Amino acid sequence: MKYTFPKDFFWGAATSATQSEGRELNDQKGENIWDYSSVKYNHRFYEGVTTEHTSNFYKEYKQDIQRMENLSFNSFRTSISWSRLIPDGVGEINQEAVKFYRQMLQEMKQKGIQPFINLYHFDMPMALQEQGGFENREVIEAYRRYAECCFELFDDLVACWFTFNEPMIPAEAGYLHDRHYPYVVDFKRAATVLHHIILAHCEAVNVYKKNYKGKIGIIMDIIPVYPRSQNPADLKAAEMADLFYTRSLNEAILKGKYPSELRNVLERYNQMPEVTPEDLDLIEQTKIDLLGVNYYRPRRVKAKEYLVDVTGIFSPEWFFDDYVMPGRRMNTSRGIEIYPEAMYDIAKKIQNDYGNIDWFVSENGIGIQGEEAFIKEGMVQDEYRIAFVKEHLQWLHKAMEEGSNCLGYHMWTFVDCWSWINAYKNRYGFYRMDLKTGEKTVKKSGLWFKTVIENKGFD
Ligand code: BGP
Repeated sequence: MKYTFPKDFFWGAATSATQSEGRELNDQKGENIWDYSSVKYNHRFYEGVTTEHTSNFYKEYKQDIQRMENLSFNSFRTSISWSRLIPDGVGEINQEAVKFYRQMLQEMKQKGIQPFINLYHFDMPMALQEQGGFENREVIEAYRRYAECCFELFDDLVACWFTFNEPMIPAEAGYLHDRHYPYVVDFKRAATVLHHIILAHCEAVNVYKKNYKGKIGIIMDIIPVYPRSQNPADLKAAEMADLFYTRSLNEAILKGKYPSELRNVLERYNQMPEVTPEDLDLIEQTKIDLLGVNYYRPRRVKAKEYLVDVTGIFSPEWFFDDYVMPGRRMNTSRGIEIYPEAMYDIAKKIQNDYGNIDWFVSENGIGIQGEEAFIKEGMVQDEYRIAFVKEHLQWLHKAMEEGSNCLGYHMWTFVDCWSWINAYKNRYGFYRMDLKTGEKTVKKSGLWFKTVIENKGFD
């Protein structure tokens, strides 16, 4: 069967500023929470690799954009680093950063690669984190001003803006699961952070729509939730997981309202953050143009009854486990399940529950440890990555034939890049990066992807 995609489909890859640019504090970049935590809490990072050692996009953007052109990309997503542009988050603009971002965007435009630009990819400026980061309501205004400043400086060169990447993660990983700085475990604080991020998103969207004509959206990880079994306890657990991890955010952003069940549960357990009627009005009035969806793995859920070692701070009613289900197909490097069918489920969910909004796959990919073992004749022969992308595209194609408004597909990622916590353990790129020499060489999957783009699909 031939899988053909629309002529104007967006093909490309995604990365983020912190993961690719390199720290370059010498160009007046301010510190963000990753620059700080990867040094101060170095033991938490794989092999102690800090943000300084990324794939050097800051210095090599021209060559990297040439590499994108070599693979026939027509679009590419990265983010602006808030602390590079405004080192302390609120004050003076760093002119070196303005120069860098404008030149980089111009270079992309010249090569016919549409820049998709995200404003926030987990990277709070340290100076603002010291004031509480998104836990502090005042930081919403700082973010709004930062967003406004980006629109003023770069809108003429940007194809589409995004306010946040995976807004759930800073709340969940930073305030609930002890994985990202500030390593807090407190449900109410996590809920507060999430609410404030949603408000910051709304402020940025509204300021953009008032003054500009382009498109603006958000990137979310809509992870489909599947119960372990049809047993009522597992079904209930899956419902709760879906409510907390997905519906809380998706419904606020895409339906303009938090689910009413969420408030009931949060109030019952005294975990409700401060939410004003004005906040709810703002959420209700805010509409996006384009949704990005990151998808890596499904969320399999089992009920608390089946958990062996229950620890934590929540009421028992909230216990559910997001777990690796035995017997499923796995990416063992990353410890996550491979389930391409979910791409179809996501597309159908957007079609049926979220007004069939225009969307695109903003991240999808497979991180593999020890890829050097697959090098033959100077090239990583990553057949597994080709199979992974192909299968996900096949399910996406099926949903598009059934009317899903999917406009593009971006792989994570272009060149192997530094990753939150795992640094360079798992490689995701279409290009391999040699950590010792910094040399970037195309992988077999990159060449395969080029043929997909040029043929508008594959057999
Ligand atoms: C997404 C993030 C990316 C990227 C990716 C791969 O959730 O948006 O920034 O890192 O996951 O995951 P990881 O790097 O944890 O393997």
